[in-house]
Amino acid sequence: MLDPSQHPHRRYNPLSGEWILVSPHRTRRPWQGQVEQTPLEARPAYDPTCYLCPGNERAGGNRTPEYTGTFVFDNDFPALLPDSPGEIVEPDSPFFRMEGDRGICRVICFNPRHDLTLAQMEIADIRRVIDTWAEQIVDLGSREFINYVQIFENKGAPMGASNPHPHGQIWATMRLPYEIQREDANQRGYFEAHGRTLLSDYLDEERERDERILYSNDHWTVLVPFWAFWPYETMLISHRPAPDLLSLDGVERDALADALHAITVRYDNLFQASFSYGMGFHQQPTDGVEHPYWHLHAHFYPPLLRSATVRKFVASYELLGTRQRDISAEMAAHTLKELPDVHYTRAE
Ligand code: H2U
Ligand code: ZN
Repeated sequence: MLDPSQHPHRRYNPLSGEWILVSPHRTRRPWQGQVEQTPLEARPAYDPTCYLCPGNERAGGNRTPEYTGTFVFDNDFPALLPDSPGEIVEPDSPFFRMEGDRGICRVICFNPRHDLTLAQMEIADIRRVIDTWAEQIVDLGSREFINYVQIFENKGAPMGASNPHPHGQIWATMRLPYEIQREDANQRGYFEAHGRTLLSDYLDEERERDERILYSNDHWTVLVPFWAFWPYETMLISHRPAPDLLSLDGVERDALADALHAITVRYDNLFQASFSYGMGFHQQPTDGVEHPYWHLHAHFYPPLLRSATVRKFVASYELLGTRQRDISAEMAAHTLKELPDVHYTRAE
């Protein structure tokens, strides 16, 4: 009989519609691959060469003001442009389809202090970041040509972050991003069939089983999803099926700040180093239509595997076949759950 803690198996991701291969028997194989350098931790509170520190000049000549809370600016090197043609090119062949895309890209500084990260910020300051995200959804999402606002953070060199100053990005686009298209279709299908959001029902079952939950408060649960691909991948799921960040009330936003603190502190404590991840929120499109089936959540996709210096690469089989993991979601959740909730740099 299949024992998911011993035998290779596939797991289905109902949000994306994707299958993941799990190989739990393989976790003790020796590692002789790449060993990366642990990045130096000590950073000054102000770095005169950092383009995100208050008062400094950025590439392209703009200056970052003397901000005290959060600060948002239009990306000086945006991937999308607001005024480019957004037309769908009528294909003369099925092999050469293309669509113009338009958008606005912004950078958001989480805090003026160069030496902090979300994990080291006060919960009240994380709350200010959440409010800024919500303001950006209103500002960008209310524009006629913007149909989706993607909020995200690339953290750490392994994720390609260009600067250690605590910051994230926002890409607001005319076209729904591909992951959003998939989650939109799957959540809509589930809601039409069951009358409840997919993540409400999933969360109920996860809470009942309690095998993959590592943290929860009154309004948010943090878990390693059953179908996780990255070794320490997690999801933050709101208990109420709120469609987006702006529909959260003050209490739910405070609880989200608390949950973000809880997961980022545990991540740093895992390898006693600043932990690298790509994270972002998935929420309803801003296309002016009601989406009762959309259930707000955040994904954390950390590339690290066994230490701050050993990362998981997306291997050939995964590019050519199916994405695969070794340690089970249950083991990863257990490890994260057992970690202290005080940041290691503050612990006695
Ligand atoms: P990361 O989140 O991957 O670190 O990227 C930071 C963004 O900051 C990146 O998209 C932008 C880059 O284009 N940037 C500016 O807008 N101005 C600058 O002076 C440097 C970097
Ligand atoms: Zn800085």
